[in-house]
Amino acid sequence: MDANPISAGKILPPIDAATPEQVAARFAELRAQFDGEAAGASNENGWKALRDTWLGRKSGLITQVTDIWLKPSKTELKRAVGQALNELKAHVEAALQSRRVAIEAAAESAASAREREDLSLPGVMRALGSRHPLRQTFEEIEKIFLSLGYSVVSGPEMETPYYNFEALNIPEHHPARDNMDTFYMAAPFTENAQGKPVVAPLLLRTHTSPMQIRTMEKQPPPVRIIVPGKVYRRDNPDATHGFMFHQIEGLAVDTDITFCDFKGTVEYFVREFLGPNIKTRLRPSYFPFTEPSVEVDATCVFCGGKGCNVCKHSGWIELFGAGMVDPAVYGFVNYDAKKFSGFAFGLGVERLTQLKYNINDLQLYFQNDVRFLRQFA
Ligand code: 2NL
Repeated sequence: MDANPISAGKILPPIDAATPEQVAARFAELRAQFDGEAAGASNENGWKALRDTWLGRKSGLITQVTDIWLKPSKTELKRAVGQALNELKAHVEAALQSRRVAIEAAAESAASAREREDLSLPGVMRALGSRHPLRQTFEEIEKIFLSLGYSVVSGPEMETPYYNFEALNIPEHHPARDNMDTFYMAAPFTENAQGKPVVAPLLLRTHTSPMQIRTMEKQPPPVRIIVPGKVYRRDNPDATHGFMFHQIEGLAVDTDITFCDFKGTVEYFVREFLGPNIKTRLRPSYFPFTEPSVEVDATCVFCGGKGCNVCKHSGWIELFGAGMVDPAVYGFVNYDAKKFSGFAFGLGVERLTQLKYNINDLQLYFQNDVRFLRQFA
């Protein structure tokens, strides 16, 4: 529809009235014309054109009525013209206002009709993922130790050499650093024990033990914690190596913790994790932070101990390292080594997952191939 009202641009003719009745008739005609045009203004543009045509300051019809009808009118008619003009003007203004409200309401309801949700449409189906096998192992192991009264704590992956090495009884130049001393950060700023900034390199932790040191620094015994998380070592990636792997370290310190507590905890954990018929054995080993130190073996999960390729026909498979906390470590955290004793262990999450699900390539964990991941859904 043309947005312009019929009388747009119209030049008003003289009033052509000699009596008040004729004046009233002229105004009635004008008003009828306005009403007709107002009824046709159905959108914003039409409304604006209508407003300009009738109320425009320079040549709008109300201005024209003033100039052409009112000003030149004879004295005896002036009063009637003036009054009729005021009424017409009031009528035009009120009608424009209510028209505008109606047009806006119509536009709004049209918009909300357009935007209305169609509740009958079917929902969006999202494919449900599953927990990564490493995450499943984390949760399983955490659950077992939580049931034994341990807490789960975690901490920074970027560490100071003090927490990663010295406080664990691994001084500089100790051979145990050879396979761990790795991935130093470019920003060499850290804090000393008094919170003062000192120039010292930060490194990516090579085990989660630093968090166990930090925990012992903060609280006196009894301590029962496990520390899950990512650890980093310099390695070239292949089927059995990576520069990053996941660890859960455990620590129990209290009065009267003996090697028997340690053995009982280890056996309970292995049976819960691998199955009730699995047997464990301890072999002597060495770690700078435990004395004595052991490797924990389990009867081979693939052949049940009969001997196979995986266990190299020994019937046993190495699970993780552990031991009684070396008294030297207590010195670094101000624990009284005469009063307290405890044990610690370090589990490799990739390795335990590998044994549980017979996974033959470490890299599979990190490639995120859904054909691999789906098998653990
Ligand atoms: C392994 C062996 C181990 C620990 C980690 C530990 C921590 C503190 C004190 C004493 Cl604070 N020990 N942790 C002890 C024995 C073994 O990890 O093969 N990890 C991959």
